[in-house]
Amino acid sequence: MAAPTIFVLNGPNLNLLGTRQPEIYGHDTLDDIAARLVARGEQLGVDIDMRQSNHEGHLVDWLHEAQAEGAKAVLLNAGAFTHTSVALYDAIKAISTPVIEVHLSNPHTRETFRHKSYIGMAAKGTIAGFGPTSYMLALDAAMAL
Ligand code: CA2
Repeated sequence: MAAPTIFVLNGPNLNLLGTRQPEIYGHDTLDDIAARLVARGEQLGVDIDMRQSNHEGHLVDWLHEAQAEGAKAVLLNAGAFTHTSVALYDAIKAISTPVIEVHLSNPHTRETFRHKSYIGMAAKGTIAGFGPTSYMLALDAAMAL
């Protein structure tokens, strides 16, 4: 039997990770984080499907795909769409696949426009503020569901 899959979806500008604003987001690239998740996934017996898009609709489509493919869970760092996207809120509500909100930084310690999260209003839970470790903690949380 195939190993279960966890989708790890990343939103706008996260392709720039490791190249700019290291004081906020650290020095790791998204590929570095993916490699760590895949290695941990191998230990846990789960496949990691890591994706990034700067387009809101892609993230909506991938949430639907997670459900259609029977993914075990979705780890979602929606980037700035976190604070704006009713479409992502609706997509999370529309699927039964558990979605865990992930952030590198802690949005609550930053600008007030980052304090509202449409993702957090629909997600199973949120892990934020631990840099790349947020993704590893979210993977552990997904495995514990
Ligand atoms: O802390 C997070 O993970 C965020 O989701 C990152 C988003 C931000 O809008 C959220 O409020 C919190 C921004 C991602 C932008 O990523 C960059 C990475 C390197 C250089 C510039 C932007």
